[in-house]
Amino acid sequence: MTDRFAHLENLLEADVQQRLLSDATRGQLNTAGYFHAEGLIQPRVCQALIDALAGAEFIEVRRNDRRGDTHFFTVNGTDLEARLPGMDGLYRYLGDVAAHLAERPLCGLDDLSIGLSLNCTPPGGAFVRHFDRNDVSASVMLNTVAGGALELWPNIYSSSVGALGRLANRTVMQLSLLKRPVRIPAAPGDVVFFSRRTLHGVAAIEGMRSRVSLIMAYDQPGVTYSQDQDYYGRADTRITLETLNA
Ligand SMILES: O=C(O)CCC(=O)C(=O)O
Ligand SMILES: [Fe+2]
Repeated sequence: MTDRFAHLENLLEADVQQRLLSDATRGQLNTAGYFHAEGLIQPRVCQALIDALAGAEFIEVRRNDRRGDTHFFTVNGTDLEARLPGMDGLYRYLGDVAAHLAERPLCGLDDLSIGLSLNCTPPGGAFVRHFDRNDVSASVMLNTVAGGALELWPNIYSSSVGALGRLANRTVMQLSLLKRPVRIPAAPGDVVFFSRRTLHGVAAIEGMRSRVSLIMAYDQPGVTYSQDQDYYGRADTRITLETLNA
């Protein structure tokens, strides 16, 4: 896999990459429900990505429900790849890493606009706890912020089968309030892989700086995403952020 992605050597820390793909890490995502790869992406790359996004057009996501408020800005993978060619390569490569950690075949989604996104969560913003619909996700954190930890309830449960499944998921989300999450503070270059059984969210941003992360979705080959579902990356309206303030 390293030949196919030779250019990624300029983006990744070689020693972290090597440890990540060792036999010792094979399958670890399944037992723990998540895997925290510290410092995988070079810090200068994280900063360059943030700088390159100033003046880009974002989709604003704002929701509130019983779980709380969600507010962030996002660039979907299609727009991101147009602005920064090569992001798709990083997405596909981290899919190979996810497959190693989960010990099963996994690949990026055909529809880049829901498979990959760059999220910018402003001061006061957050992402309420939820289950992702795909098999494994990766959050690539690009900077440090006050607050804004990635909160995980590993391997807690997730069922997407019909109305009963949704009800079960809602119940699990309620019960999660009784359980302390694993909190992973935002740190540039850290990548957190987690499975669809892991409930997760982003805690409120407390300081003056925005939290920036890349979100990557993976599924088993041949699994197609349901086309009728609602994804934040599919919205039509865009707003320009002159600076990410990150
Ligand atoms: O920004 C993050 O680290 C997580 C975002 C997330 O959970 C999602 O986009 O589904
Ligand atoms: Fe998520």
